[in-house]
Amino acid sequence: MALDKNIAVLLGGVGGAKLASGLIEALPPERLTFIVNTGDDFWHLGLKICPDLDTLMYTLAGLVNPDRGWGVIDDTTAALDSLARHYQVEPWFRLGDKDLATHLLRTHWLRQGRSLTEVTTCLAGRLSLRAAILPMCDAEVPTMVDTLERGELGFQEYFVKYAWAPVIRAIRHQNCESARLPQPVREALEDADIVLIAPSNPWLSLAPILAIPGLRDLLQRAAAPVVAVTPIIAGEAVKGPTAKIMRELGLEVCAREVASFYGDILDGFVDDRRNEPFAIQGLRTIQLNTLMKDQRDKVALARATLDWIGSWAL
Ligand code: FO1
Repeated sequence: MALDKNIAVLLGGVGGAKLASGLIEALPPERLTFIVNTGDDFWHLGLKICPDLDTLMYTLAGLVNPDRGWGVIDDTTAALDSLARHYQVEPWFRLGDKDLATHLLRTHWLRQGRSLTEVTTCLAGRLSLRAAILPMCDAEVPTMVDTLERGELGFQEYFVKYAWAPVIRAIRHQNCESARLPQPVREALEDADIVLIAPSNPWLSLAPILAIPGLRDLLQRAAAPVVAVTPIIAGEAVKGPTAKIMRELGLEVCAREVASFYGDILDGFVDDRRNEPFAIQGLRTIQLNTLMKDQRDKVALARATLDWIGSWAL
């Protein structure tokens, strides 16, 4: 894979951060731009929480809690414990003391009037990250999840408070119609030699990004090949509610349904070698090992994906 190519990656959540961790070793970081889901973001105890931006930042900085894939390694909960002990406030959303530093500084800068793009670039810069980390937009476009048992829930209520147990009826990207694609995102996608869609949850983590007006048709027009990596292996998700949501939406839990969800923006699809092969007219596919159990797997998947794309697209 030529190391002088520019790669743009659409991602969210822990699965996306894993592939990002492999890419950052396979390429010069300056060649990588990560465009991150912010539909999971919410205001909590007065702080602006951006889980997918933080998961990616912490992962690339070697700070992430490796067991969870989110939050800071070896973090403590003195602040949360004090909220509970002295004020009977039991926050269902676990914010560690080291993690709080990020939320305090981000909230402080946002309140000064800086955009989320500027704030994210500053935070990543101070962590000495050389890859570009960009929020999909600067507006607040919270993912709302309509559930059978509890009606409409905010994303973190659904995902954390109710542990994604409620049955999903529909997913909405509030305010997305008035969100604007930030210029750095537009430029990254226009300058990209390859656009990757990471193995994140298509319905929860990628759909919000694809809902930003103009993004889908930018991908369709892009000269760069757009290639997705399957988040489904042998009928199951590696982590999180992807398979459960597919069943609840009446879909078959298979890679083909994921490829169909992305539709005609895709030029290629990296499937897992454990899956039943499928063919869709005009879509190139390959079957690799997409189960990233350790750093070696992550780098190997990143390299194999880029080499495959290089064999037909560059
Ligand atoms: N996930 C949980 O399951 N429980 C939590 O208490 C929790 C806290 C949390 C704090 C900061 C942060 O950046 C992420 C956190 N997450 C937690 C994960 C988060 O809900 C998910 O990573 C994304 O929103 C979905 O990918």
